[in-house]
Amino acid sequence: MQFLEVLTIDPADPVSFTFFTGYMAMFAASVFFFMERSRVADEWKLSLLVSGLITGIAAVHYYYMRDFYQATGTNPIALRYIDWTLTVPLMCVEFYLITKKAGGTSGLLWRLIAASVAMLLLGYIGEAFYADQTQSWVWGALSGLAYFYIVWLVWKGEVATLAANAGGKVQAAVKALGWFVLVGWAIYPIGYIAGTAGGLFGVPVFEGLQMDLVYNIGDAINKIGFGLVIYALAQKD
Ligand SMILES: *C/C=C(C)/C=C/C=C(C)/C=C/C1=C(C)CCCC1(C)C
Repeated sequence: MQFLEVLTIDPADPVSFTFFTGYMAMFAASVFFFMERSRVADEWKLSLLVSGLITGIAAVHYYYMRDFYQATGTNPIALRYIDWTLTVPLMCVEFYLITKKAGGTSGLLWRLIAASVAMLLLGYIGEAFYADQTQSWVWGALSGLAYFYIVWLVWKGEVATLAANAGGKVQAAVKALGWFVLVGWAIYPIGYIAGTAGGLFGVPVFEGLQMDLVYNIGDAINKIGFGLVIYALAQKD
């Protein structure tokens, strides 16, 4: 019975622990962002709503991923990528909302969304169909190109230019969120390398290590941390 599986959590399994804490933390963060939304300046309300949606969508997926992992002991690849294809584009929406005041266009929003979906689709193919083959690095590398395009947009491209023109709070916000994309998002390729046979250009480095541990840590930092940075900036107003 599924219910009993959940009760028998292995004390020596850090992956199980992070699925349970991840679920609770995402849930609590959503309550926080939704409640605090009413206490920030109007121009930040939509950003806080999106932050709450990101952690809320993740909380629901963690609820299911946690049980999937408990019941099967395997990586919930499909659930993981469904979660990401909803939440990562929403993080792109956050960049758009912040730069909109400085002239950010919907064209920019769509380019960010398209790049993030390409990044995730290529990673999904690698994980779902090539995880046990050395060619998995090809999909990881292609996915990485889309990732670098997003990093470039945020640090040197249109997002950065708009932020520099706006200066002040907008520039500070974009810079802070840019660090998440550059450093926080870089955690994920580590999980990919850890979990696929050819993750690191065909070299099986961390064979046996659970990639979900890396992904769960990455999600907590990137989803909750990202929202908290926006909250902190909204508080300054
Ligand atoms: C809340 C979830 C987030 C912020 C997920 C982000 C995921 C990535 C940045 C994934 C990137 C990948 C690569 C750059 C190469 C290998 C395959 C991926 C999909 C793990």
